[in-house]
Amino acid sequence: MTNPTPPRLGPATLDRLPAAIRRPGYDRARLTPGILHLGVGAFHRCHQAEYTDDALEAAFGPWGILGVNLRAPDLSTSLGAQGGYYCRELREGEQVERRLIGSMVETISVPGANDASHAATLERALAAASRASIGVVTLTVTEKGYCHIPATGELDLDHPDIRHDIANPSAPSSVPGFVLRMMARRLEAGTPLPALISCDNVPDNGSTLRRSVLGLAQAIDPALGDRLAREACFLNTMVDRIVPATRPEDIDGFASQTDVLDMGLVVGEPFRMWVIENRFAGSMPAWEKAGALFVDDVAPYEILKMRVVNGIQSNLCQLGVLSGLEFMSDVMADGIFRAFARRTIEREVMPNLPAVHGIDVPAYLTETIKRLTNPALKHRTLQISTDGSQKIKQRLLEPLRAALRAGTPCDGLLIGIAGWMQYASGRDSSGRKLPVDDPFAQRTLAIGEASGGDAATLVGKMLEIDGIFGFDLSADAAIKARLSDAVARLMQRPARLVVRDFLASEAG
Ligand code: CS2
Repeated sequence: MTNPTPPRLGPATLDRLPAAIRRPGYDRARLTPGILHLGVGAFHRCHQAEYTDDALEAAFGPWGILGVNLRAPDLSTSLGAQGGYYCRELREGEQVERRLIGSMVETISVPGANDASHAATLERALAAASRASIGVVTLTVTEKGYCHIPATGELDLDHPDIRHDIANPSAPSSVPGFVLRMMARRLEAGTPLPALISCDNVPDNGSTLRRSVLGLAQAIDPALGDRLAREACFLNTMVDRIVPATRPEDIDGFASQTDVLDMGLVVGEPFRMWVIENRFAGSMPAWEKAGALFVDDVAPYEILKMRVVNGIQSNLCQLGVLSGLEFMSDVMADGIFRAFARRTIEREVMPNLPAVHGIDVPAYLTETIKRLTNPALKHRTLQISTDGSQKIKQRLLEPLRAALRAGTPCDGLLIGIAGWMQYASGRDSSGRKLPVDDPFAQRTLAIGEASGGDAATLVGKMLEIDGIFGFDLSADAAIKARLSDAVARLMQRPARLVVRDFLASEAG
């Protein structure tokens, strides 16, 4: 006999949750939406939504979250069916800490353009976003949601969604199009403009959002663009917490231990950090009371985090995929990969980092390696490799450029970049096909096919993708040769052995 499905988490079943699970320490019935969040995925639920719960406990106000998804996943079957409630689990080794989050009070999911309710739901989302009660708009829409060219940070006017939005400004399909429409409606109605807070791992995330929204405005209505350039407030932030995609096993484990089914469950690590640019004149939730740092210049924090935390992830995730390792913690549990991660950051990245107020970088690196080794986090190497074309500039190419300028070593970074090239070409050293999920996949897979196993051809063609690599690296013969050498090694042997021999050659 199989166990019956436990009842669904929601307002009516909260009492069933074990008493040990922490509940919101404020009156949830009085909470109304004041934050619009675009892109409700696992990361948002485990980061900004938790900070917001803390802020509401510290200083209650009209700062509930209205979650809007313009893309999958459909929130109506998860959070929508649970009155917005969900639990977040923090795991470290054997330790699990669970908490019920109450800050998400309303959700809207816009179905695909072929769905009969698409137009009406999009209108509902735009109307909700234009309410005067919404004072803050936060975003986690992934790197590619900004529709920018990774190498330059400028809006990609050839992007299919941007072309759609230029032709249909009042029924946008892209994130910049949605934000622009919302801002236009607010200006038309005389409603104050909200703070726009990007929370993605995009370089200068707020400024990138600004360029995308204003770039689109210039193509649709230059006067609107000029006005927004003067009046809209786009804030840069640094966000940090490792939150892998929730797995069915996580939901089942929660259900069997609590006897409540939570389809909105998220699992993350205890560590969290949020640094926000301090430049908005209007009011905001009391996130500073929850530990968020408000600073004048986010850039040093962002560079540190993207080059150390995300840098290790992106230097190693493709090498992990090439080695058949499923989770990042499996990669980091291997002494060879762990030594390679530390060595690359210490010798190649740290010498060129800006000073970051209040942060001891060697201690930060040690803590980062510990976080990435946490075996309770099932963070797939394939998940981190997804959309690598949008990630490697800030995580690997910028540290490489800094090392080249300073004349410091860079061979570890080159192995990571070679790992991305080998992975993006769609095959590992044994010829096994690899799943490549990336906006540039068509191009990189075609390069893989056409290069016929010749490393120099593969590297030459990959570096010619200027949307990812710009123009400087393909013009640098020495870098091309060193990258070709690294790719040739990865074509011939398992990635782990390539890394092992590299470490041995350095030690010898
Ligand atoms: C990861 C990040 O999938 C990815 O791109 O590198 O989500 C990473 O785990 C977070 O940025 C950590 O703060």
